[in-house]
Amino acid sequence: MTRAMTSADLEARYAFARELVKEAGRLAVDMRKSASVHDIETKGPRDFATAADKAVEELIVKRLTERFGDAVLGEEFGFDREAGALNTNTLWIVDPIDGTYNYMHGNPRWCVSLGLVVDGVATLGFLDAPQSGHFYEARRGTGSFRNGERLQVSGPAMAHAPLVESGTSSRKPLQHYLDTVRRLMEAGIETRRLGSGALGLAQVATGEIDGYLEDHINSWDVAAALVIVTEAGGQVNDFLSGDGIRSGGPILAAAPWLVGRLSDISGVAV
Ligand code: LIP
Repeated sequence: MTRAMTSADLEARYAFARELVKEAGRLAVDMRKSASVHDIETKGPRDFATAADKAVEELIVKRLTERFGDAVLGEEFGFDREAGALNTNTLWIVDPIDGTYNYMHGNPRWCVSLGLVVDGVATLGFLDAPQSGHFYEARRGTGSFRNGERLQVSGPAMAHAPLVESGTSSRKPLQHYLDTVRRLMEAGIETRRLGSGALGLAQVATGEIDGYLEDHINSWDVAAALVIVTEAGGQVNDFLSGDGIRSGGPILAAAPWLVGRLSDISGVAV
């Protein structure tokens, strides 16, 4: 799309993507019932792709391309057209199953993540976590919701007992993650690591945790959750600027009362 996106264009994309993500979640649940360990590709240390990851991404890319002709970036298949897609003003970014490790084990902490970035700004975000019965949605400027309930990050009442998720992957040295956890704990901040960056960020938006940190995460993990967090009053580092969409980078998301402490601990500017 070369012309500026109108509100009607955005509304049509919101309505279509909302139902598409739910359909993709149902597909992933159905495929797990017949999953075989032989359908799992090992991409790297503790990094896998199941047949469902690939089928969900293929479904989402096909439907969005047919309906709108927009560019799509996905975790498993990359860009759906020439590399120039990165420069388009309308880019969908999909993680077909965020939390694949959990999905493989029947652990319900996974979701389908679909975000829309317009002129470099996170604008629409959808997360479907069907085994948890949670559907998250947000549109820039109109709030973020879980199962229709408006979301708000935590307040300073819990400032004496912050709870933060700190993610990691084989993309960064293990010691870097261990050092971060040590610094958090020494600062009196309780930490968790639950294996889905998107759902960790979504829990910042719900106020169930107060912050999320990861030393390197990919754009498909966060594209939907960025707007879900900010529309709930959370603050996030400028992840999409520079080469964030193509190469990923660090993420810091938190309630305003905790952002400064996490920025000091992690060295990530917000
Ligand atoms: C996951 C990320 C998470 C990271 C995991 C994994 P995937 O994405 O959302 O932040 O800590 O190692 O990379 O691979 O399940 O789509």
